[in-house]
Amino acid sequence: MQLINLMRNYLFLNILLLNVGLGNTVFANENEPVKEAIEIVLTGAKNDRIDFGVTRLTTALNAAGYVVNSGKSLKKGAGKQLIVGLLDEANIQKILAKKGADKPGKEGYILNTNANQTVIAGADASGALYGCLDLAERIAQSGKLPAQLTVKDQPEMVMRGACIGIQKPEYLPGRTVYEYPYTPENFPWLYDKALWINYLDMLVDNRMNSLYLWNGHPFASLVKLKDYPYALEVDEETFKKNEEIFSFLTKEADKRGIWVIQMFYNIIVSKPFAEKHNIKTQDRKRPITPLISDYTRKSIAAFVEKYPNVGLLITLGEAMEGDDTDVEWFTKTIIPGVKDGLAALKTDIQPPIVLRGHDTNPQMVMKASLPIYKSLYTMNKYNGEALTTYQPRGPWAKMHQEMSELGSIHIENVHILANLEPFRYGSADFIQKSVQAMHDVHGANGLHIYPEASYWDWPYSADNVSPRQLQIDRDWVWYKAWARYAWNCRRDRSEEVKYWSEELDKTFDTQNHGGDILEAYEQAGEITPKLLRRFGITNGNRQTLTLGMTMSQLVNPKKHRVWPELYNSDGPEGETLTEYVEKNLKGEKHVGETPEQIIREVVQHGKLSVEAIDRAQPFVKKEKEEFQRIRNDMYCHRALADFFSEKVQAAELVLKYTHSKNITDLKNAVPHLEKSVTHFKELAKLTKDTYLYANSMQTAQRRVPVGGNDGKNKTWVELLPFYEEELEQFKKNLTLLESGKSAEELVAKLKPVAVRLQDKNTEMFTLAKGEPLFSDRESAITGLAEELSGLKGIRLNAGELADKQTSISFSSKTPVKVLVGYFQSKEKPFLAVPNLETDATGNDFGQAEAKITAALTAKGLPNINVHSYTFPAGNNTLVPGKGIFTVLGFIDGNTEMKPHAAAMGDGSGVRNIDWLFE
Ligand code: GTR
Repeated sequence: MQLINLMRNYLFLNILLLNVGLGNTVFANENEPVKEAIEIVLTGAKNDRIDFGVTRLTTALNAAGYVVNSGKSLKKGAGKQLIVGLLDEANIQKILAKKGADKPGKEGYILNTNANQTVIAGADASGALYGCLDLAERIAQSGKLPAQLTVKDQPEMVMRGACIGIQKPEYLPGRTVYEYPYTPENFPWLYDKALWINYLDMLVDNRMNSLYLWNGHPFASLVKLKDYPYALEVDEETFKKNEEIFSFLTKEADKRGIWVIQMFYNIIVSKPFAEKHNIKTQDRKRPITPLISDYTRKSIAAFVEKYPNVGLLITLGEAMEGDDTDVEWFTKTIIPGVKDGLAALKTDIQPPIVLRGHDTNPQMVMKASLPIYKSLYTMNKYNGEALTTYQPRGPWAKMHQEMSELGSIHIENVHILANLEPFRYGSADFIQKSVQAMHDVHGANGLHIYPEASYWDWPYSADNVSPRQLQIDRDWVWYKAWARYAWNCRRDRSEEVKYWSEELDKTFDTQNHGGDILEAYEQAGEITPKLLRRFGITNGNRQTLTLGMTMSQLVNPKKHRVWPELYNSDGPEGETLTEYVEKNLKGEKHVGETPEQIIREVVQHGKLSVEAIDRAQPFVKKEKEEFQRIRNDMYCHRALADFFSEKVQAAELVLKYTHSKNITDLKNAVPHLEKSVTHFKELAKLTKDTYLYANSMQTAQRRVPVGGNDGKNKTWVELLPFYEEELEQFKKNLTLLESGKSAEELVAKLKPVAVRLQDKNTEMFTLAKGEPLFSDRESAITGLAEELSGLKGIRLNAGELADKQTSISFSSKTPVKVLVGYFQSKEKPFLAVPNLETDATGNDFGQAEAKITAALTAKGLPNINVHSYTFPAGNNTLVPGKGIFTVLGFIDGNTEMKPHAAAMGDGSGVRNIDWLFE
């Protein structure tokens, strides 16, 4: 990788020389024999992209020993000439016409040799640039200008891009999710021009044409507003630096055919703006107000006016609620803002706007918006926030298809790879098949990829090396593979194996053992996708798969809120562990992928991956340290697969016990659980000195396997005690069971605390069977978990809850937990449970998970789960959202509530099998 950097620096120097006019003639490298003189003739008008391509070509020719001159006229029969231009130029057409070459599409090119002349003709400037790069690569590979060339090529996907998060692993003090002003203190790397050049060169080398910058509210770091001067959230000096770096970046990107796109979330306002107006920077529950609309519209207008070549990527979800609100905001604030900017520029050329499908109804928003704005694109997550399958299906695939059918270009977002982090990923096979599925199943024609790991920690990887390793150096295979297949996903597989084997061989100098490294990558590359799609709780970054899962999550996944798309869309058809055990007991036929099959397969993948990497090891001559890190990753994958295999077998026996009530089933689970801990110990050992963390989002938003509050529980060493404790508890509880004592967890009764409700007319009641939950309908409690009885709830009006946002203000002398009952129904008018998959603020009060599932039943109503909202002492307001919910009581804020199932009315009669592990 060092070599690549050296080459890049050399190229950068070269570009600079050309820019100052010293580069018209580049003389051959002194150490190389001068082979021949060659002339480059540019036929068309001056163009930065073509100049960039020609610089690359010149460097390659020069390195091969040619003396390169810039020629003025086309002279057939004289010395060798390279002619660079566009296909629609008369000169170019004249030369090519004779050979009857047909025209490639957008960004395509032709390379054609006739006698001494080689033509590089682009369908457009990017095409000519790519043609130059193609020829430069051929020259570098063979050491000379190929004698005969007839090449025609063009990209398959229209948009091929990558993103960078201008965000951090943790929240900034006094701020919340996504709020990161652009400052040198927050992001020293943002101002590092050499780093940008490296990155942009990597993108153009991979023929990527778009770069997305993700941030909550970038405008207050980039533009000043006449009407809201106080909204700016960086100082004057930083503002100048931001202007400078943004202009530099967009210019350098444009030269390389790359379109910069600024992403933002809605509705977020700047901190000084919020403080001035005494509002929150973001608040999912607040309606659109004229003030925040005007502020945002003006921010967007100023941005478009200042950076007309920068596109916008819009997230309507997260800090905004309701599909109608999204439509209104997009059509009445965002698009008018862009149009105001264009009016100020006196142009009607519309810059493209990309609309994300995240937490909105993109079909509905697009239908309302296309009539007023033409240049719209759509984007949606490929497999959620993970990589799980190349066989997508179900409702998620349908959403993609509908977006593709809107007639605009649909872009696939390979979002945060929450199941791959932090290990290296290099399965060319999986990636190629995924891109094929994007076209064939989803109907998409664009790609946007996240960094392979450590998104929140850009530009560094999680490897514990000093100085820190850069993601672009470490994850070069990731970028290259996605880009290669975005260009053309129909490449022949056996040729691909050859291609990647050679690439890896070149990188590590392995005497033809590159194929073994590829094999290791491809075997390991199946493990985390298969594990997540068969056993995971969610494909969101709420879960870090490589940290393992608890027994409770395996035997009682519902309690941890399974994200349905993971099972109905993001993998081939198959069975969950619970379904599998039930079918076994009933003697029913299995359908699709089974848990038993998956654990068998991942163990085999782990074994084969380690064997393959070990085969290559003795031959590695270059980049030895990096190779050792890859090797260690393969060992980690194997340990992870073995850990899951044993744990799933233990969980299967525990589930079997819930039906058989035969204690032998539980006893048989012990050795499996013991072995799983041994494998996890191995994982902890392998990562202790090699990794800084498993997951880069180090906030309370991470819930599985255990909460990531305050940056904790992000390493395997930290997780090991949880799994050891789980084993100990299991053994202890098993002894208890054997002695015939108790098969049930004793749950302490919850004690009410006094709070003062602001609204004096609020009706309170004591939770007991027969008490109605609501004042306006039949809703008598029919079943109540023991621990809840005696608490004081609030009797609300269900009709009002359904119609409008309800807020309950109260005060207390001590911290309190408010117990909120959520009805187990996805239908309106019931209030939906907070989803961290679509609402990053969904755990701000600790309310994300149910504390007691199936806690209460009431006449004519769905079953109720209890969540808790924690508030400090003093005045507080509870705003769960619009929809029917119930307040079941107030308890001391320091009460520890172990999540458990009460099994009221769910028919299972099983209170909570996971008490065995707690
Ligand atoms: C959320 C996730 C965030 C972010 C967001 C998005 O569910 O927690 O990290 O990725 O989705 O898609 O913008």
